[in-house]
Amino acid sequence: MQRAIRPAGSEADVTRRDNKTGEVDSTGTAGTAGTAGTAGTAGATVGTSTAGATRGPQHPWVWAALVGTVSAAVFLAVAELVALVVARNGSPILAVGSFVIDIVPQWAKEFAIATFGEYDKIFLLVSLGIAIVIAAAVGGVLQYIKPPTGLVIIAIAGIAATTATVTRAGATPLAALPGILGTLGGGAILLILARRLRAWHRDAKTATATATGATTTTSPAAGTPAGRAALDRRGFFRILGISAAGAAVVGVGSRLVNVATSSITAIRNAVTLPTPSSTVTIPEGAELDIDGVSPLFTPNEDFYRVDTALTVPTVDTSTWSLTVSGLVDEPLTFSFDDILAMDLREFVVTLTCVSNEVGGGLVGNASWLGVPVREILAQASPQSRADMVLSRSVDGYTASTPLASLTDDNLDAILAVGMNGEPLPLEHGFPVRMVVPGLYGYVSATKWLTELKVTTFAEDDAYWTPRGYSAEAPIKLSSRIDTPRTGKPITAGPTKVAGMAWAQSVGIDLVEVRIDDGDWQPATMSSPINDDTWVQWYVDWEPDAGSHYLAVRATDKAGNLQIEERAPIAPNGSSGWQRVLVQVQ
Ligand SMILES: Nc1nc2c(c(=O)[nH]1)N[C@H]1C(S)=C(S)[C@@H](COP(=O)(O)O)O[C@H]1N2
Ligand SMILES: [Mo]
Repeated sequence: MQRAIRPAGSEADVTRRDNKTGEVDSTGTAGTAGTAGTAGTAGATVGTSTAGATRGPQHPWVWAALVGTVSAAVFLAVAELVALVVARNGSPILAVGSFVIDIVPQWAKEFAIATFGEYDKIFLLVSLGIAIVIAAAVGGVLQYIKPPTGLVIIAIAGIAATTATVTRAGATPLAALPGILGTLGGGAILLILARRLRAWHRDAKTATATATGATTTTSPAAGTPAGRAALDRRGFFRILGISAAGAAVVGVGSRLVNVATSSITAIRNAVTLPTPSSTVTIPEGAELDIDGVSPLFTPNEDFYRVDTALTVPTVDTSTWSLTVSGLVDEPLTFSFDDILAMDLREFVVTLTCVSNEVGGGLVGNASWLGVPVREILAQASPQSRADMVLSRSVDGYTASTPLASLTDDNLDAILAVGMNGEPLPLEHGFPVRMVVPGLYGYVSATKWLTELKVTTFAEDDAYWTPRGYSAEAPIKLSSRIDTPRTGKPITAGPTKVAGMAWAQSVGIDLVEVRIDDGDWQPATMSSPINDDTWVQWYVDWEPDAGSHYLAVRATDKAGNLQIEERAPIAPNGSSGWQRVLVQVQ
């Protein structure tokens, strides 16, 4: 293990000599400093080994940087282990990652999503890892040249990480322990290793000074500077190696065990959803059978996912509760069983993200099992001054929804427990989320819901409001071409231009398609399930070979034509007619 971590190059000759003088090594390993005889024999056997063994660290700063990095790894590994035992959600690295997600500026977030898409969170973790390695390396070097500066750095990092952990939503007081014990463990290793490295350097210097002018071969016997230097070096590499390997095994192992033994999947599997007291009738012709067009219902595993959660929140239904608080005459608390015992009905609603670009895929349709929010709010009796409900997730995320949208008898804003016939998938908000037809997800569709605070827009801000998005955000009437696509040439001859259109809570009245510079021609639409769901549409087309432009626009049932002018996703959703360039061969 010692040898494995030594670099080739400058240290290689030292390593080679050590291989020959195995006995010296084993003496040192046993820690019996007084076996001068054995060491002497070995020393005599290979006369030149002294010079090798007493040579100081060639690149002490590199080793010091490695010391810092290994100490940081020990910090994180101890923290993960302690988190596994006492506070499942107390991982400091994940807490710091979540904290970063909350504080990074909007442009950085958009850059990450635009560049890395679904991998934006992995990108964040890798960046965080690089930052930790750099800070840790600097800490190691500082501890080497100017102790205890490195310890001060690790202590500051420890305090910051512990603060991030205990201030996460849902953290228990025990969540402080991983950070505290991690700091102590990492700090101890940093202290010990930096000391060893310094001792090695110092003793090797003394040994070299003593050796010059003395006899050519001095055995590195314990007690002599050379012997001390050899022991320092071995001790240094042994502790460094054990710490690095131990940290890797314990850290990665703890995290894996934490994930694998999280019983949340078992809890979800054990949920039996009640049969809905009413179901939605799917009309004849609701789904067109056209190749390349999105299915009417988006399967759960294909459903887009957007949230700020670095790891999917795990909610135990036996301890979960929903509170209705704030400006209400009757504050209420419901258990999961209370919700399941309500009059649950089926609703079909198309969900859309404000971040969906023109032609984008952050939209999906599902059948939800749930209960209208208005029925729950009615029990709590909201006060007349209230105009907003701040829904809160177990992870602290919040959304602001107009109270009027949640009390409207003609709008099915629901608390959902089921999605497409199963309990909500963990990523989609298990056990309970909100779904409000006609409002973008960020102002309505809170997943892992735990609180409904009746309040006012003047008094409370939701998560995205100070981050450049509107406090209120109805979904913009949109249409999308699914087939044919840019970059996917088609062959000349009869085909279909087809796609989706949505105007949740209003309904789609008309979809029109324009081919090249032709007239807008009405598309044939699928029979809408209801006004809250998207529709499929198509027009027949028989193109010639060459390039063709296709464009689509929709009109809603209130007579509004889709906005032609392009708008970016911030602050309240993209707009613009989608145009695609198609190659026909
Ligand atoms: N707890 C929580 N709920 C959340 C979010 C979030 O970040 N955290 N994001 C919202 C946004 S922006 C959207 S578009 C929808 C997406 O829901 P889905 O991931 O199930 O498709 O969830 C909403 N609910
Ligand atoms: Mo969203």
